[in-house]
Amino acid sequence: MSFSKIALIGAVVFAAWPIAPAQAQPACRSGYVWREAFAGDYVCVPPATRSQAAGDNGQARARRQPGGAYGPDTCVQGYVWREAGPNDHVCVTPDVRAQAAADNRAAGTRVSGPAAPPPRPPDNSQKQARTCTLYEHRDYGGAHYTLRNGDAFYMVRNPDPGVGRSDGIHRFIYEPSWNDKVTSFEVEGGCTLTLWEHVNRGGHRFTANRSYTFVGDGWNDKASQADCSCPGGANY
Ligand SMILES: [Ca+2]
Repeated sequence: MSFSKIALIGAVVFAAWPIAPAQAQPACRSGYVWREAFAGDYVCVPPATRSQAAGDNGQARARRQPGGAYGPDTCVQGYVWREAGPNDHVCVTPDVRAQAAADNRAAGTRVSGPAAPPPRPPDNSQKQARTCTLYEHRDYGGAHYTLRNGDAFYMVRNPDPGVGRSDGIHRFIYEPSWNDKVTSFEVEGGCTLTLWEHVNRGGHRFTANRSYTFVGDGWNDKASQADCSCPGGANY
């Protein structure tokens, strides 16, 4: 045998194994095995699909119609290329081809990776915030002020600065700069926000247990007091 002939055989053999793994392949998750429809096919599939692929490979020659429209790999009527890989011309039924495509798409979810971290235990500090946040402009824009459970927000000057700002349950906040400014607000954690037209819970009242990107023309720049009340224990 001439050197060139040996080289040619070597080249053919090498070309037939184009996807030889360069390193260890990831294992499949429990319940899945490598499909091995062709050399180097490490897509993870149910065992039945692997058996299907092996069976189709065994029938490959019988399903070919060389000389047809697609050359030597032309399939007989009713069969199509499986295309489990770019060069996979094994002739299969259309549903098997569709299955191969679906398996390829799902491949990334079927390899066994590091164990998923255990679910985090409930952490009270991570509970959804129980807050009501007032905003100066629409869509939660401009200046904001965040109230917590039990906060009473008076948009006037503190009439008696000597008095404590909390009674142990509620916090009393005086911010005259906010008078007639509220245009939108966010309500989180199941809280209820009550806007009052006048301080000391006077005039009209607007109660909301959800966020508003706009309080509406009737309430825009009108509130002079806001109370935030939430389920659960008080903050103070
Ligand atoms: Ca405003």
